This record gives sequence, structure tokens and C-alpha cells, in this order.
Amino acid sequence: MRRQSRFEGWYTRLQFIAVICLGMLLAVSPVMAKTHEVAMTAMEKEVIIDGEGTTYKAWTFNGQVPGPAVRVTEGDTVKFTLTNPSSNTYPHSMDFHAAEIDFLKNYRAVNPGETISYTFVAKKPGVFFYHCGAPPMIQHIARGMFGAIIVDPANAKAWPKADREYVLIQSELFKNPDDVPAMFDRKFENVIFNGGVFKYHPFVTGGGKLDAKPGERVRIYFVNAGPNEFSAFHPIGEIWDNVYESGNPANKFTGVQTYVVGPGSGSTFDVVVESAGAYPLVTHSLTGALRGAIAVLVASPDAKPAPLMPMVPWDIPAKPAIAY
Ligand SMILES: [Cu+2]
Repeated sequence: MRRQSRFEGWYTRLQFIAVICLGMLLAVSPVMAKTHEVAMTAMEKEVIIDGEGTTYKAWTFNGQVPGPAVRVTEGDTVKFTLTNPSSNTYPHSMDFHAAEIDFLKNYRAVNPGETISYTFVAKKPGVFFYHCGAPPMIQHIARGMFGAIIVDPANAKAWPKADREYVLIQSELFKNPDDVPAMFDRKFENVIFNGGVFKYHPFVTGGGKLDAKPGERVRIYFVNAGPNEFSAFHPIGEIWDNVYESGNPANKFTGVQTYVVGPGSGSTFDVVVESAGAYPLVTHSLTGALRGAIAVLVASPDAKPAPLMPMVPWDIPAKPAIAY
């Protein structure tokens, strides 16, 4: 057997120390931040707002109400582009509550045929509102130009792992989308979740539900788009296990029955459903609940996986023509 020289012995020891140091460095260093290219198009189009197939002349991001859910991780960079096609009639803009950037420069409205781009770093974890801010802002939000951006915490262990996740966005619906004075007077017709009247109410024509299995930790990323009404978010038959103000794991409440989310804000709600059954999630501001803001969480052992925002857009098949 060949004897190891003194140099080779030191070299082996140095290699060993280098591997240990690299391992320690990887263990303590945060996950590498990513850059996300997020592009949206302002679309003035009709959308379906209930299970009967009723249409509404909405203004949207990407043709859907709410706009697409954006998801990044704390520390990530978002390169955002808004296109306002020349086929549109009105100026539109984008305001991300997850950003900390100059609003005059970045959130300005662009005319049909123009685009705007800007970049921000999502520095704080949470669930944040995004919306068009073109004047009159109250109308652009009421007509559907809003959505949610989830900024996951860089440290995934900052809170318990969720078994199932949903995004719910509350907003008010007005009878006439051109009646701006009615919006200022708060004369809403419905209060809705994810752009639909009783969208997740299985006893209503065309209504769906939110699925879960008994014992699962269900995490609701909740945003109140308004434009005016406060939400008193409550799980009937349950208690929020935890509520995280603004969706930040550092802002933790425990054992909460009802939590108020104001317009332009959001919070993250965890519920662990104790047993099989139905648990309506409502705004306990009852005019809102009874006019559309009820989402029934149905806990069943055979619950299937579901997307973050089920039934968005709400696509009702055309009624078959009746032959006489
Ligand atoms: Cu707009």
C-alpha cells in the first residue's frame, strides 16, 4: 500500500473542511430570490356574474374577475407590464400593494394603445391587493379591475404548512356599471366573492363550493377589494385557528371568531375543519352575506384537489336551444 504524503494528508483535510463549510453556508443562506415577468392586459368585456349566466359589462385584467392570482416569494423581483389594447375605450393602470415604489411614475394610467412596465421587489410577505387606479378609481375597482398577489414568506417554516389553499376576494357589485354616483352613495346590489353572486353556494343554481377534507388545515388568502364595504369574515360552525394580519406570519392571532378586513386590505385565515360537514364562510356584515358573499366550505373525506381560485372565470355553458 502506498503511503500518503504529508501534503496529500493536508489536502484531504482541507477538502473535508471546505465541504463542511459549504454545507453550513447552504443551510443558513436564504433561498435564491427569483425574478418573475408578470404581464397583464386590460380588457373591457362582459363577464358572467352568477350561476344563471347573467352577464355584466366589466373592466378586467386578462378578461377575468378577479384578475389572475400572482404568487411570488419574499425577496423576489416582479417585472410587471400592463398592456391597454387600442380596442379599449378607457385609460387603465396597475397599483400593487405589495410594492414600495413611486406611485406617480409607476401607477399612472395608460391610454388605449399604450403599455407601461415597472419593477419592484416584494420585500414583505403577505397577501396584498392589486387594482387599477385610473380615475374614477371607485368605478375601475367596482367594475372588476382587481386581484391578489401572494408573497410567500422566505422562511416556509414561519407558519404551519397548509393542506389546502384558496384565494377569496370580496367586492361589491353595482346594478349599473356606468352609475358612478351610486358607487359613491354605496348603493351596491350584491357583495360577492371571486366575482360571482353566491358563487360557492351549492344550493344556488350553478353554484359551486370550496372542498376540504376533515382535519385539513385550510388556508384562505382573503382580500377585500371594496370599493367601500368592510368585511367581517367569519366561518360559520368553525373558529379561525389563526388569522395573520395582511397575511404576514409575524402578525398572528389565535382562536378568532370574526376578523375585520377593510377595503384595500387582506389577511390570511387558517381553519382546521374538525369534522365532515358544511362551513359557510361569510362576511358577518349580513347585508353582504345575504346578497351574495357566502362561500360554503364542504368537508368530506373524498374531497378532490382544487385550484387557488375555483371557477374563475365562471363559465356557464349556453342553454340548449328549445325546439318546438
Ligand atoms: Cu381600469
